[in-house]
Amino acid sequence: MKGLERLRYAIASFIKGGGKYEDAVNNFIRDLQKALITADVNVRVVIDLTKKIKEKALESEPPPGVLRREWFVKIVYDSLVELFGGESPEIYPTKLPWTIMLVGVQGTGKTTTAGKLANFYKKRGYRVGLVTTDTYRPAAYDQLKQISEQIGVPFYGEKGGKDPVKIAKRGIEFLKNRGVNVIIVDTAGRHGYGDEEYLLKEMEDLAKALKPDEVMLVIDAYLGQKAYDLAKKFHEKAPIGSITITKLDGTAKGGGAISAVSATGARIKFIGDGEKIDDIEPFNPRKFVSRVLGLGDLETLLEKFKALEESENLEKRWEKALLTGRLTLRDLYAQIKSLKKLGPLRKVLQMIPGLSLMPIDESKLQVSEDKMDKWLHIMDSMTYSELDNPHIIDRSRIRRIARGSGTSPEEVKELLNYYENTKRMLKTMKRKKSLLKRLGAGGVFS
Ligand SMILES: Nc1nc2c(ncn2[C@@H]2O[C@H](COP(=O)(O)OP(=O)(O)OP(=O)(O)O)[C@@H](O)[C@H]2O)c(=O)[nH]1
Ligand SMILES: [Mg+2]
Repeated sequence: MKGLERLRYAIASFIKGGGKYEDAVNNFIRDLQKALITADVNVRVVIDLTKKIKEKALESEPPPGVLRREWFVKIVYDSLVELFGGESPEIYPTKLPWTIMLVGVQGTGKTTTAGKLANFYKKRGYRVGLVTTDTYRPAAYDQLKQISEQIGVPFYGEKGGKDPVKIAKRGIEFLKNRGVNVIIVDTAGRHGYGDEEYLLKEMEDLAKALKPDEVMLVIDAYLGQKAYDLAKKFHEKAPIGSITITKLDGTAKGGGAISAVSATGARIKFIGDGEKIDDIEPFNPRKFVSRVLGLGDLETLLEKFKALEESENLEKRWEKALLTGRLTLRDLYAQIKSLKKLGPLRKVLQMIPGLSLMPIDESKLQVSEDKMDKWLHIMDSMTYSELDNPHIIDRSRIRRIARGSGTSPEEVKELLNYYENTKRMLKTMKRKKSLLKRLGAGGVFS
């Protein structure tokens, strides 16, 4: 990503570099500001953002088990994801047939994007068709027709036609009759920037006449932060409309355009980064930021944070069980499930605050890990009332559960014993509240 590539080096040297943490933060912040401003992100936005990052980095403490520098990278990552739009929008039609109408200023890449989208959806199993309504530029008809032939989708246009609305209506009808379920309507480019009112008025009239399911505004990345006004007005007029940003390959201002559009509350659906038919992808702020920051190291790091969050949830659940003194098999089930997801148990346990200090009996852990699947199967064969009130599980129920789960009554009993032990331990701990912190997995696995 042009303009932002220096961030990759900045992050790398931040993580590897020695020296004082405060100095490293300040150096990185300076690099970040330079990169964002080069990418044409609004200066005030840059200052606010970096101020917040710095405060958070210097004033808050990382969670236990996380290095300060890793914590800082995570703060930067989250802030940038936010800057570039947060969550990604749904890219698939919510009903069929689906009509998308592309609008935008002259030369932004509407026709090219129409072809790219047709190809994108076709590859994903949709039956796509293209319609041109551009009666303004004589070559427009041939341009889209050629693209349609290249990707092998049906096309409708009227060479020498006059009325875009009528052409579009006939085109949509024509394609629907041929079984097309995603119809992409290309329109003529509107006049230049700075006259958004006019552009949007024309777009509105066309949309009223055609009633497409989606109006997609195509914005050229060269516009940089100036994309803000256009996107804002568009978003106000068509709040459920979508936005595609093109030509990200050609300019360093892409970061500015993306952040400006996100700042309006509109979501960017696709980005285009080349002239070829495949040069389009759904826009995902997380992926985008990971790429800009140089994915490799980051991924491992983010996984670590995810595991940490999950282990925090885990701890909360146990704390609740401790406070209420109640533990059901359902709780146990949830515990085992989330532990399984977290991966190698020993690693996870080390991440749970306080626990890394406790001696862990490796052989017992091994046993537990091997048994997890079996125990989950056993609990899957129980009824809800059994899960909630394990004391009702008598000998005949044990036999039934064993049969249902393909295990033996002894194994079911073992799980029940384990449950009883855990519960007893929980009760003891409830009495010794000072041990609360240690509870986490301690109750279960040691
Ligand atoms: N580098 C690059 N060029 C692009 C991209 N998208 C479109 N273009 C080029 O931009 C030029 C204009 O593209 P069109 O698709 O014809 O633009 P348009 O919005 O349909 O233009 P009008 O219909 O005249 O308003 C062409 O030369 C395209 O190849 C992109 O993502 N990257
Ligand atoms: Mg065009």
